[in-house]
Amino acid sequence: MQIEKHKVDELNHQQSNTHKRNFEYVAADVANLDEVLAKVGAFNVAIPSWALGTGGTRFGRFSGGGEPRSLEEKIEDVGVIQALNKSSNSISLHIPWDIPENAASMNALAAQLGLHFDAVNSNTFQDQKDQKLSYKFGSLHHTDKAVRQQSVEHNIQVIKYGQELNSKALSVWLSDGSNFPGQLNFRKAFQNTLESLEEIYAALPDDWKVWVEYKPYEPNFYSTTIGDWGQSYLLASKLGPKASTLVDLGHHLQGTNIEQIVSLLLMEDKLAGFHFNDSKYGDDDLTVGSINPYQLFLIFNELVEGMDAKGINHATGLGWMIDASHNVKDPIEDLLQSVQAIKIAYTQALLVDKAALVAAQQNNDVVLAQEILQQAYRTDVRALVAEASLRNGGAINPVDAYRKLKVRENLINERGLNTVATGL
Ligand SMILES: [Mn+2]
Repeated sequence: MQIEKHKVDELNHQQSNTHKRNFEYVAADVANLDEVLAKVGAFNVAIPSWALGTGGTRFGRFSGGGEPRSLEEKIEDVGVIQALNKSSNSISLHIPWDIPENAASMNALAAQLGLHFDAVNSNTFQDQKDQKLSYKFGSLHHTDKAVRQQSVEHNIQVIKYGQELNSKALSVWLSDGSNFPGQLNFRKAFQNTLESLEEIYAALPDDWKVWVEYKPYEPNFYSTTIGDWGQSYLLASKLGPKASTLVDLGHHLQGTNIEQIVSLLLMEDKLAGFHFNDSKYGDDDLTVGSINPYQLFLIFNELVEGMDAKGINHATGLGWMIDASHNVKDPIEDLLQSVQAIKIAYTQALLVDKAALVAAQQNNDVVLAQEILQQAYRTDVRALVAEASLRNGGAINPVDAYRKLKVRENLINERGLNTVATGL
């Protein structure tokens, strides 16, 4: 299904008076309005191929209707998101859940919808049907060289798929770890992982990067081999300039100061980018901004400050991607909500009075520093985000437009009620 632009325009027209009033109210206090709108308009977040179907728990999955049955249909769903929010112009593939059998036709379909392919993600955290050796005891860190070799070859294969799609990065997340004390020699596990990643690194094309994701635990785990940003940073540093650390917001223990991690990784040129989501307890894969929007704002505040200090382009300098799972929501609605939440936090961060904040910090004026941050955070920037979308041809309110255009009903008509997306 493709969204017809005139239908979006028609909905925008119906909402234009209210939007104009809200926009003018907030815009009056924004000194660099055009710059802010241009930056928000240029900001895009990649959609992961595995988030277009309903997710599940370890116990079950409740499929929604009209789920995409193929990679083509997943690309079409990202096309729907992009047509509505004009901020999701790429898709990130997971191999082997979404193997692009015919790269030329995938590229053509993506281009037709104004999309391109973002980072490709490898998978050595589950066994595939035709697989020779098992990942039961890990992959890149495995005690057996043959298992390590198999997982290295898989990652190199993923790079090859990515090259055909013009991707520029390989994203690696491992569930390698140990379940009980004594099971693993931590140092050997780390060194095995490093050696395996060195082989993958050597296979990277010149203009490619490898992003090393970390995560503290999986259910039943005693240790995780890439468990935190320090371990990822250590690997990325030893690998070289094409390797950096990927931050997944849900991959932190409760109370971790993620914004501080972001700040230091940026300082060291080792921040690859983000997997956005939100969480209450652990890796809950909840909608971005649904639990702790203030933390998201504080992260963006560090990002904007840190990227400006390095002259990094906000829109293209780092990898921006959602990594979430929706057990009860319509996946497309969830993704639209997530991208809106990211854009809201980014816009608020752009409104921070930096000169005043620097002065307050220098003077140890703690009260004023807090006031400056919260002045930006408490500004209702939704009309600024809507205006940026409108100027790009998107919807003032993407979720509302999705519902009014009856996209899910159309997808169910097209694909059927009992469809199950490939992937998790
Ligand atoms: Mn992730």
